[in-house]
Amino acid sequence: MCANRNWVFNMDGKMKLKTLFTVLAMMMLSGFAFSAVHNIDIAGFAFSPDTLTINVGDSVVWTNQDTAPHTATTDDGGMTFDSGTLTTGMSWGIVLNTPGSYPYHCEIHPAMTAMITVQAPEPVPGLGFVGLLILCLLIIGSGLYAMCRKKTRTVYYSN
Ligand SMILES: [Cu+2]
Repeated sequence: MCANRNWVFNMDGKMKLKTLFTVLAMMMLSGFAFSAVHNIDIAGFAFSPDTLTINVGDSVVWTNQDTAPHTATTDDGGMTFDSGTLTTGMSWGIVLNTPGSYPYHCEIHPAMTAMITVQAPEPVPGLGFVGLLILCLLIIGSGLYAMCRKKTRTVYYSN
């Protein structure tokens, strides 16, 4: 703890700012959800998994493992998504950006049904906003710091 403190305090102003900036950037990044890819196999005339919950911005990729052709078509008449006919070994994917429940089926075999639920990103209360605010203050601060340094230098050379 003490050694770490000394290390920070022994650095010059620029290094301190850089370190602060890095730490804050990491904090902000940790608040973002990283998008994932979810795979659904179509095998044995079934979607597997047949229920899937994903986060907004995640991708879903279907792969037809059957010899029969299949589709992945939303029950809203394929308005949300429609893979079209997938023959053996074919894959098709989509990024889902709107929260909601999306029941879907195979157009060729209507008994094949499944569901995807897209959930809104887990709220990280205030972190994004506070992080942004601190970042703005840092930028303004470093600007002021640079200006002050310039002024000091001018005074020094003019004397
Ligand atoms: Cu099918």
